[in-house]
Amino acid sequence: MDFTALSETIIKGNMDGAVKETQKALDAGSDPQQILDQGLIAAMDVVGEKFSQGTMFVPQMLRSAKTMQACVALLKPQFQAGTVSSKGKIIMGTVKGDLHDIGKNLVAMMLEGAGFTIVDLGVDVAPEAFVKAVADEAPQILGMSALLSTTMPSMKATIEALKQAGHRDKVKIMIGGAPVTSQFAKEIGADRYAPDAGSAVSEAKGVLAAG
Ligand code: B1M
Repeated sequence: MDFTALSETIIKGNMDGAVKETQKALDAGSDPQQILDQGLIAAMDVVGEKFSQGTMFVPQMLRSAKTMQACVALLKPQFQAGTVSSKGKIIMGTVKGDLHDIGKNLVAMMLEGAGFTIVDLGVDVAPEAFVKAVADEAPQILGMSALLSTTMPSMKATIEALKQAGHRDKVKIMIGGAPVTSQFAKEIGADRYAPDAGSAVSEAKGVLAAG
């Protein structure tokens, strides 16, 4: 199926139209993963390009983001597994100074669908807040997301804060977000890097399999 019409409504920030197009695609039997990748995420890439070119501004970008979130809400039940016992607990958050949460929410949704229990700390999460959550929740994995090159250092700061608090060895750390790379993950001492939500699920399963 062609998702151009869906993408266009998201780029324009036309929420009603986008929700209708998403429902239409679902009703037509399209694969939810394809709707997500080729309709929704592809649209946000265009929004990012337009922003870079100066033909789109923050308010429109926000409108497109809200439109996409409304469509994701429609897809969410399609990604939820049946009643499975929890595979493990994962703390998720977007790092300090960063308000982007669409990718983080998608990763959380896929992990939840794969049977993990998610504790979502939201956006703009300070290193101390991550440390406190690790101490309180004893998760197997701490997941951090960053979309700005200027907020990536906060991932390193969080790892340092965990070390200082004596919690670093109790949790595996997974990082991701558009500007994040596996090289950067190595540099800051993260355990896992995932470029997208699907890989985040494989990496999380890999952590548990490794014991
Ligand atoms: Co912003 N923004 N934004 N923005 N925004 C980007 C990121 C940017 C690339 C746009 C551009 O210039 N082309 C640019 C960053 C440049 C850089 O530093 N490299 C940018 C900028 C500059 C800014 C502001 C500074 C603009 C301003 O105010 N002048 C400002 C910063 C605000 C802040 O955070 N302090 C800002 C604000 C915003 C909005 C609030 C308007 C809105 C966010 C709304 C929201 O999230 N609720 C917004 C949006 C929507 C974008 C773009 C257009 C789309 C981001 C997105 O949702 N993508 C973005 C351009 C782009 O990325 N193409 C842009 C879709 C999402 C599914 O992908 O988040 O990459 P992504 O997640 C993927 C993977 O990265 C991965 O899996 C996800 C699913 O496959 N992943 C993980 C993510 N986290 C993971 C964690 C993991 C594993 C994988 O493990 C734990």
